[in-house]
Amino acid sequence: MIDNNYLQSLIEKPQKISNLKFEDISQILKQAKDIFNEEELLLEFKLLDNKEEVYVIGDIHGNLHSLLNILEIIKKGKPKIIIFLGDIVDRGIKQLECLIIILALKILNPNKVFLLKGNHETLEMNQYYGFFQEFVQKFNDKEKFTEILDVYQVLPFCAIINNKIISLHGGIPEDIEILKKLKGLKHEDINSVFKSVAEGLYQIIWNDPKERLKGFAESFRGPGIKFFGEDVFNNFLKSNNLKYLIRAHECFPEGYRWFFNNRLLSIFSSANYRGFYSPNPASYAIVRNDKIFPINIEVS
Ligand SMILES: [Mn+2]
Repeated sequence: MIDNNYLQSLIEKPQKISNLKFEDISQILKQAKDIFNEEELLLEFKLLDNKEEVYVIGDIHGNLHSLLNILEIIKKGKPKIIIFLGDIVDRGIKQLECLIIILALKILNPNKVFLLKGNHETLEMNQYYGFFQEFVQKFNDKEKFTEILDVYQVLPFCAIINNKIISLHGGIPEDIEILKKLKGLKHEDINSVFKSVAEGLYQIIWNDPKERLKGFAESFRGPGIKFFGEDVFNNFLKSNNLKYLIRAHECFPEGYRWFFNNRLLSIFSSANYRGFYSPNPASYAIVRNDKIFPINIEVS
């Protein structure tokens, strides 16, 4: 039986996760899915005073060591809200552990912990970068992976803090109206507007900022994916009455990186992502009093 005490014990002793039967994993996936299913695709948070904090966490990619370090920081800092920007699995060596820990945190703290969709919360990426194979090898059944996809399917795409700071996985889309289209919608409503938002949602989880670029440009990442320059970025923020963007999706050797005159912050929360010969610190962001404080951890 997966009760709250048991979920808490998984967070404290992640090695227990490797021994879980699929039936246990399945219960956790269903509980998490039911919670995400009730959330809106565009989350909105209000901090009540200048001391309350939101912690924003970037890509984890199966790096359990980095995730556990971040959980320690969360325990000490006691933020009001924690937002994971997606890309929890693929590439690292403890992918299932990272996903189950974050889903357990969500089930235990549904109004405090949030998970947004990244481009790796998709079947295509999991098949290409390892999570699908890890999962099928472990549970011996491709069909069971549909329960993972059912969770991905209902994840929200962006979160706005105090009407000023938007956080999402990749970047702004070409569709400047997308936030207005998404406002108030839940997953169950998406079919009615799918055609008008599909491209924008894809770009939200895939796009990247680029300094000295004007407008949008094709990305090397693939068809339909764009780089965006400072001009279109500022237009997007202005027309949506926003001041800042916090995103993840790219790993930089120095940890976090500011773009566009300190209006866009890029964070990445998996340390030494490309191995110890190409080190990077893990980074995250604290939002307090409508300001953004980026922090590097695990500096080697
Ligand atoms: Mn990504």
